[in-house]
Amino acid sequence: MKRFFPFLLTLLLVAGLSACKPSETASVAGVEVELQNPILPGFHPDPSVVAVGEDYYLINSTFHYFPGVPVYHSRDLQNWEQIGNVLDRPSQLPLEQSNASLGIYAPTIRYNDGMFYMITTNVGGGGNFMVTATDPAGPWSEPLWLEQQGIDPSLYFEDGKCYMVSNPDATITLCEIDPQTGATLAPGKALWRGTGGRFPEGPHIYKKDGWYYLLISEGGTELAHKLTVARSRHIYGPYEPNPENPIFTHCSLAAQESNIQGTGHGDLFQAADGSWWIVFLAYRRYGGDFHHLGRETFLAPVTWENGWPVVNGGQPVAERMTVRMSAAPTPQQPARLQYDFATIGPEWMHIQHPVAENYSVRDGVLWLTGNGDGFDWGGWHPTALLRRQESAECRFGTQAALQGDGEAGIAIYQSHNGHVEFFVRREKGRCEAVVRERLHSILHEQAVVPLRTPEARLDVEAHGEYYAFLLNGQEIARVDAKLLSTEMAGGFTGVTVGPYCRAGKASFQGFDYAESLMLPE
Ligand code: 6LW
Repeated sequence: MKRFFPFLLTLLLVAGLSACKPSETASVAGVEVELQNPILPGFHPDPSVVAVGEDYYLINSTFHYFPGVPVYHSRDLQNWEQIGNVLDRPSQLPLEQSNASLGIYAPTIRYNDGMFYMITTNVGGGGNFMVTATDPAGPWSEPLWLEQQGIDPSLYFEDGKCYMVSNPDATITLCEIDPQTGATLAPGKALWRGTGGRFPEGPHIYKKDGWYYLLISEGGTELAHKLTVARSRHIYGPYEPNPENPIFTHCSLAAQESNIQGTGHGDLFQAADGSWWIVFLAYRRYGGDFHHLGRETFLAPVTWENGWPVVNGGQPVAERMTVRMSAAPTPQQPARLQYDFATIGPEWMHIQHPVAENYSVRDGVLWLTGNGDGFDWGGWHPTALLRRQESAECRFGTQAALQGDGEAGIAIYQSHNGHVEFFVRREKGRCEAVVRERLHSILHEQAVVPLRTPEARLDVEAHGEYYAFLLNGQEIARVDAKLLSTEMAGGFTGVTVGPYCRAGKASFQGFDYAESLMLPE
């Protein structure tokens, strides 16, 4: 038996190696599983991911929200838990005058030699910077501001060197930097301008089998969004484009009927079992060519054919896809969340920096004090706690009570140009419940219902294409979700919801958020 062992081993190795060609993923053992996309639904644009052993860490852009850049952790690529936010101190995140089209653009997360790095652009707030941490849950360092401009910076480490790539002047440009200080060590060199699509951006560099791969997005973050790739034997180029570009887009005949559109801005990674994957952004359409939940994070398998990456076998992606994984992930279940605000979790955000003294929590009751700022232009620091609306069909609500005159309730916010508030108001001795919509120059009070006292149970049911507003359990208005769509309201974000107080002082008895309308009340 002993004598045969080396022969058998050789046979097995040869069989294993030939099974690797032409598609490597075929060699990864595992089970067929149903993957549910998006893996991070709702406002989760510009994903970047890093694999460290069997742990995966994923981050997203956050624009004018504070804290910025959520960090998610997963071990099965399907279930992601938010473990913190990279930018959770105002000193890391200047946001004055920022809005849903400014602030934190696409970030990249990388790991090198025991250290996590996050690099991004604060558009209108200082440009490119990076921060570091030994624990991705934080704390992260103060920013190191970087010289090379252009958006969507990424990092690549090799042989003790650190390279930064971004897109100044619509040209993907590489420079060497000192990761300790951020100083530029070698000037930027132009690598590629893409295949001719507008907005060449979102660059990442990877190395595989002696090739440097440069993955980028083109076409802009709307319908024409696509992923293209080029490769070179040398990091500084010359880079040859893949003759099969684009390697992924839903702007195609095959995907024109899909509700998933705008696919692009991806980051490749290799899982612990050797299989390759990509996270990327896309949005889901509701009611025609409209989307209001924002750009979401999707996952798809990647194979390598003739030395080039192929996303999802060249096929469009779907909300449910059969893929091979080393182990079946735990199926996702919609949750019913009842926030008592005893602790305020990392999913809660503010528009720009919060004014701390306007927030307090006592015995499970949230108290908010308004400073006059609402969600219109110029209302830079509204007193509001907002979380992402992560499913098109969901329910959320609270019991709100004003102490005197003022306005307080629930906000459904897309941008300064598009938001809806459902609130109680007390003014000149009159108490009312109101559903009010803002769309650009239009401000409309769709329902005004008299109240005896300035308090009420306010519930919102999101039914995909519309929102229903329930005052003390009775529906008083419906609003078309199109009004909150990116197409109408603009910005790079997605709808966030939560309690707010514009004027006066108000109490909120918790905040309920059910991730499905099917969950019992
Ligand atoms: C981001 C760019 C993009 O920086 O949109 O879709 C910009 N891709 O890469 C804002 O998210």
